[in-house]
Amino acid sequence: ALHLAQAEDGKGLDDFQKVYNAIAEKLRDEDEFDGYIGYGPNLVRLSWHVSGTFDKNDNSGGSFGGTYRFKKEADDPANKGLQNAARFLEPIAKKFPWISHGDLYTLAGVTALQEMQGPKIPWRPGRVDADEKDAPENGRLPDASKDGNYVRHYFGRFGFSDQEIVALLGAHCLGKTHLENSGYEGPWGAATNTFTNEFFVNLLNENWKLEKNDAGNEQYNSNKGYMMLPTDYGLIQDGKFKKYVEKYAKDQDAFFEDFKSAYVKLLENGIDFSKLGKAYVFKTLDEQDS
Ligand code: DDH
Repeated sequence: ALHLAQAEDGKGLDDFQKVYNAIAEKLRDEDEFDGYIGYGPNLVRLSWHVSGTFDKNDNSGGSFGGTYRFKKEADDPANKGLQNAARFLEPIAKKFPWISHGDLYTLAGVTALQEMQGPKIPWRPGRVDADEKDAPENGRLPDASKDGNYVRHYFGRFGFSDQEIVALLGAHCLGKTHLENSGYEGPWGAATNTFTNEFFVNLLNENWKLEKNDAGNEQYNSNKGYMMLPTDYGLIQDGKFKKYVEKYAKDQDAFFEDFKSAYVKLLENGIDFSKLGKAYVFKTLDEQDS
């Protein structure tokens, strides 16, 4: 059975907008992190990894229980580097002790995406902290050394279509890979803290060379200093994926629209929100200033 969303008692849009603002202001203040990329990409990755443990076959994992807060899940080797996002959120959790961990992790991703000029992401509260015994086993997050077919099969566990998979992977316009975290090194493009369709443009237009990096892993490098994971590159080796790469490279609005829907689905997998009202749409800091 799906998890039934139960909103934090008496809390409404204004309360969650306050949490949004606290995260957004901290993002602005601590902009020097990771060579002036800031914490935005790391927060987006956290929101995906807490959701990416989902399995539709038994409704285990997923964002509902906030189980990333337990060592067992945080210490999954695939989560290396996300300690930064977790540390960033500690004072926010202290300031707003009423918010569940699943809501905080997902709201942080939504905040970061919007503050990095991404699409407005409708977000719903109601995740409820689960026990440590409900934390999923390690090993549910993807292996970047594989090909497009692996990626298609991997996302089958969530019920995502080819189009949704390609849209989601456009998030790799953000941030970078770090040799010490994943065994890969480098950014996917130039605008590492602005949400754009650059991932698709670069995938199609750069001159990629498959090379071994300092950790001994093969990655695709371009002469501009950009990189692609083997799984990313798989999206242009597979015709059914490639047609969406071409579409999103040409049409950023279509990418934003499809990313929004797929990302909301990712964050809400396994949860029944039917008892709650409409999703909230938050104002960015810029919109509140003017
Ligand atoms: Fe990713 N990702 N990701 N990713 N990801 C990495 C970084 C970031 C894969 C592998 C890696 C998604 C899907 C996949 C972001 C968002 C999303 C890194 C580097 C690896 C490796 C980590 C490090 O070294 O610090 C693979 C494989 C997949 C896949 O094929 C399924 C999705 C769906 C998203 C999303 O947000 C919707 C972001 C953002 C980053 C940059 C993090 C940072 O700190 O910078």
